[in-house]
Amino acid sequence: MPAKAVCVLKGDVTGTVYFAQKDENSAVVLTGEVHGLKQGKHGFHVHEFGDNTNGCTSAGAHFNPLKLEHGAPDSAVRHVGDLGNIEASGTGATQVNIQDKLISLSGPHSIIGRTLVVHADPDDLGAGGHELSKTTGNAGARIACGVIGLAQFSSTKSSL
Ligand SMILES: [Cu+2]
Ligand SMILES: [Zn+2]
Repeated sequence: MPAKAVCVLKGDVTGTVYFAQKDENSAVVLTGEVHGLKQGKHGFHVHEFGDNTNGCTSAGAHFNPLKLEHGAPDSAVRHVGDLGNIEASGTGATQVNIQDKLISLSGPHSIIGRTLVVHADPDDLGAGGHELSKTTGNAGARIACGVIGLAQFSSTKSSL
């Protein structure tokens, strides 16, 4: 079953990210835009909880059902929620174009009802040597977030 989801990011920056998946064994395709980011890389993760009662803080840690250390999206050792960075040019909207094989819109790796977070700083992908590298990528403050929800299949930009 194909599935679609959407997340509206709110905070110091704003954006909309769409998720599409052909079936539960396919990669999830993320497309969208984030507005207002300062130039450079910004950590981009799915955090465990869809709880924004205390802002982005209550979303908890990175979604990590496999209980591994933080890492790069293309690494065997990573959190399921580790989507790496998005990079802002400093002018205009930042495009989101990511394909990821570990997150899913159904099953045990489902990100539905969890929170997408954009960070102030670059995610060092676990390799920065900082005390936070292996847990958060030392990506700094949570500058925007939103809960990922199911979308009507025909309602969002199709990338399938
Ligand atoms: Cu994060
Ligand atoms: Zn992580």
